[in-house]
Amino acid sequence: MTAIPPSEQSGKIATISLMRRMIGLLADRVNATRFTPYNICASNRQQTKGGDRVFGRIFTKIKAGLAKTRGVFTGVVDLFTGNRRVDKAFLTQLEEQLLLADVGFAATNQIVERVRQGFLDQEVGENVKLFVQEQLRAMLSDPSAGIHYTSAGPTVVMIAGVNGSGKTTSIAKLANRLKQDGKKVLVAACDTFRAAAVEQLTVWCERTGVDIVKQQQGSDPAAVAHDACERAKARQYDVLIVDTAGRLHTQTHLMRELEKIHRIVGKQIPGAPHEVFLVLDSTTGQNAVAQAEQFKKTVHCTGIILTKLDGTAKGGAVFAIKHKVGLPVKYIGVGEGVDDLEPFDPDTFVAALFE
Ligand SMILES: Nc1nc2c(ncn2[C@@H]2O[C@H](COP(=O)(O)OP(=O)(O)OP(=O)(O)O)[C@@H](O)[C@H]2O)c(=O)[nH]1
Ligand SMILES: [Mg+2]
Repeated sequence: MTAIPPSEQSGKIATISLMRRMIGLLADRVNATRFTPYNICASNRQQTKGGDRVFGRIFTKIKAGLAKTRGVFTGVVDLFTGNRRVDKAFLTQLEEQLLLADVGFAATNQIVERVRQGFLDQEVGENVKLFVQEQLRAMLSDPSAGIHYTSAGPTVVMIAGVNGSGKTTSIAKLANRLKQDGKKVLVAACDTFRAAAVEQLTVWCERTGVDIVKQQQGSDPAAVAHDACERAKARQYDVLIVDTAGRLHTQTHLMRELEKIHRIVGKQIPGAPHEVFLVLDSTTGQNAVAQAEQFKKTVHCTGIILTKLDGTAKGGAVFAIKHKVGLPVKYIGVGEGVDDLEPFDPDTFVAALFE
């Protein structure tokens, strides 16, 4: 074995002690961040009219919507109870439980490796649990939360995704939410492909009191988009939401159609579409991740609406989506009702999983 010269040895020791100090500081920061329903997500709380009470209601709703995913996450949460050390067995179990919770390989590896680096041979306590929570939260945080509104003219939000992922329902929920926020909302029924798609959106719009632009089934969706833009500009709507037909990224002609709609709204309204939300069905777990990766290659997406979280234990896929695809999750669907769409907030989401 080659002996390490004393100068190099002291350099290594200095580096290790510096790393230890940095990890200690990080752990302190984590300790300072307690995840309770009432001190998380300050921004969310400020935005709601009734303050803590309303925020508490939202938290309860998200918790209920995530019931199945929370069930799987108990496998992770339970690892932090009892007297044990951060050793190989603990790290393997942490890895297994995160994978079982659909967090995905890349995100799981990152978390396990950081726990190993920061806490190896230490007691498994509250600080390790808080560190993992912080890692999960940081993985989801994104500066581009919500909808980015244009300062001039209508903001156009285009919705895309595979068949049945929940596009139309999410549009109804989103339109309803934005209307309640005081926005003047118009919806364009650009799914002229599937039978009854226009009727489905019409029924939702009647129910929520939102205006719609539509044509016959089979007509050119780009023409509907064109009319909708004209109307949105003429009548000074704040937001135009464009529904589109479900499609696979492999259906070239349908993908071209999506590009055409994109182009048409861009010609009518500068910078449009300002947001392109890809709607993903969370019940498909890691398939949703693959779908997002494929779609992103063909369409410029700005965010994700993750639907049907209420019906699945695979909600952990949200970590994999963000980590692997890099797109922010903007809204989550937690039920079939018109009020069952919530802005995605990493603090609330992670807190709900660990409650
Ligand atoms: N439980 C639950 N069901 C949802 C949610 N979002 C949508 N759904 C249901 O999913 C089904 C499909 O929803 P749609 O909105 O029609 O889906 P779509 O993507 O527009 O479908 P196509 O237009 O056919 O491509 C409906 O039965 C919805 O009620 C959700 O967040 N939770
Ligand atoms: Mg639809």
